[in-house]
Amino acid sequence: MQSWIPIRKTDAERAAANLSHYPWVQHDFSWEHARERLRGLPDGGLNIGYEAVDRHLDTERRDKTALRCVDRSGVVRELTYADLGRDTSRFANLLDRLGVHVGERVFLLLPRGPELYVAALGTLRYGAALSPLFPAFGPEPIRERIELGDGMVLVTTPELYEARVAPVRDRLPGLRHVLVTGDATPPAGTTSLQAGLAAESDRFTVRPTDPGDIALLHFTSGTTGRPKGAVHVHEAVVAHHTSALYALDLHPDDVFWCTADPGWVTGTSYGIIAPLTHGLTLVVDAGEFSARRWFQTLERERVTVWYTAPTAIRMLMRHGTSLARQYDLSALRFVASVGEPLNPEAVYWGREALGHPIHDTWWQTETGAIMISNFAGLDIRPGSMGLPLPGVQVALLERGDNGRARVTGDTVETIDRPGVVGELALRPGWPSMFRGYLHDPDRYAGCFAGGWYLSGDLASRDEDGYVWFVGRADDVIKSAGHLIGPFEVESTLMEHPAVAEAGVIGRPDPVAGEIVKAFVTLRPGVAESDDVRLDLLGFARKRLGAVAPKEIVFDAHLPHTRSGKVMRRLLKARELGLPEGDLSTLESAH
Ligand code: 6R9
Repeated sequence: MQSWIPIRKTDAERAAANLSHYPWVQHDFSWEHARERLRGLPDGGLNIGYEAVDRHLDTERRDKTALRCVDRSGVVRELTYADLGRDTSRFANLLDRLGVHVGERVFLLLPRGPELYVAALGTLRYGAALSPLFPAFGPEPIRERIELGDGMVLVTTPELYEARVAPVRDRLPGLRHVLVTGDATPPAGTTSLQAGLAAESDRFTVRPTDPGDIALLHFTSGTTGRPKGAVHVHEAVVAHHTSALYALDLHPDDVFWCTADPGWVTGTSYGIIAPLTHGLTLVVDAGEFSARRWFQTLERERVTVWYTAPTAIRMLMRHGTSLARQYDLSALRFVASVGEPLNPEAVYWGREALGHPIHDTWWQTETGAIMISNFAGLDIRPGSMGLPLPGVQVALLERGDNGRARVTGDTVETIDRPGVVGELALRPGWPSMFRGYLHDPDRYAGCFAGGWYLSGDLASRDEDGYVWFVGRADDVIKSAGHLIGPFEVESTLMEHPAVAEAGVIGRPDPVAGEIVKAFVTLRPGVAESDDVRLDLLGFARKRLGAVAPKEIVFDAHLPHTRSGKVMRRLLKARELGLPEGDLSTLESAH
């Protein structure tokens, strides 16, 4: 039985959204409108991979460059839409040969390059579900996600396999096939992707996937428990495509660069799917961040639309405007940001340094696509996330004692007065809305009340309806744009023999927004020392990778709730120097 809930709203219901506020907008999220731009499968149904690849193959875009992949050393590999058609067909045929069933999960643990795109789009065209993992994850987060998602196939590099997967391979009995890239002899227990693809035909006909069939599985973090696998369906492509049109101003002639990794939802919705559905040229840069390298990429590739994140912008801002001015950024037309609050100074810096103010956008793994933004044609209000996109209905809900929306029975109260902080909520029904947390219907049900999806964010609205971000209503950490669940970090720390208990919070940081800080109580008999601290940092780093704590302090008296849980909010209040009694003000303090 499916554990996600397909939404079958009529087009009329969707079209009845608040379009009247947007007289300049031609399209809404409805399938009828999207049909003018997207095509749908010839025999009915809808498939993300088909819209991103096949649809271009009988047009003049066939031989246009779809991808320009720049590797770490600056070497560029190009793929046309026709190349993508052939290579993804081989991959789809390979999945067939491996006996993968429609809807089964294919995991990717790959650096950003052609193989990632071919595997991702091949999986979608085949009708299997795609789950890209962040290559900076350590073995533990990787194992946990593949296990939770019932991964059937994993595609990775030999290096990532040896370092991250081999240590946990025997704890993943359900994972049937590991395909590795490159032409060297594959490590034991894996097979060569290249050899597999070479043996397959470069023709594949996309199956008639239903718009409500599972297409994507993205993991996100909550306050408690294991990571949550948000299920997205093929219909999401309608929102990917149209939101990119409104919020990122994407058009077929654009050269688009999304700096996000597909392991984060941004890097899939806007780093793979949306841009290719627009038939444009996508720049993919596998290199590490460096201000010079990034400006060089913008200049050399003549990027016209750029989607990035506040942490990166703040790192560029350290150079003032002078570094940017050394580069020819004349091709640039539109710059947008996502993932964390965008400081007003960053918006102004964009105008000075890049020649364009930065357009903030707000959304979540669960929403699948941009929901609120300072979109094209709208006056930017620096510091505000903007207005809801056409077809998106937003509310702010009155809060109860726990800081989240107050739910009485199944009713909630909306806040109509400007400037009042409430929990940000969305009316379900947009096409990219998540249809469940895999294997966790209760957690999914817990996200809804009174007919609203509760985002877990706190915000307010001004007189004109612009939404202003205030903070998270829970303990989830946002570091450099990435959500980190404190529970996952605490659990790993507690596996170390010296640790009795751990509490993990986000400590405000001027560049990354927050960094992960752990408070640790040692077991009796273990003395606090720098050696133990360094050992713990290394232990966590090895297991968790990029989500490991950057800072660990010892605390023999962690505060607890009556039910015995570590009170992260109190740890945070202390960290911020706030009065401990007044926890309700915490969210607005950073
Ligand atoms: C796409 C993505 C979602 C959380 C979200 C909020 C924070 C996202 C933001 C923002 C302030 C913005 N967030 N955009 N905060 N201003 N423009 O980021 O998905 O990783 O699931 O994170 O990110 O707290 O609830 P995800």
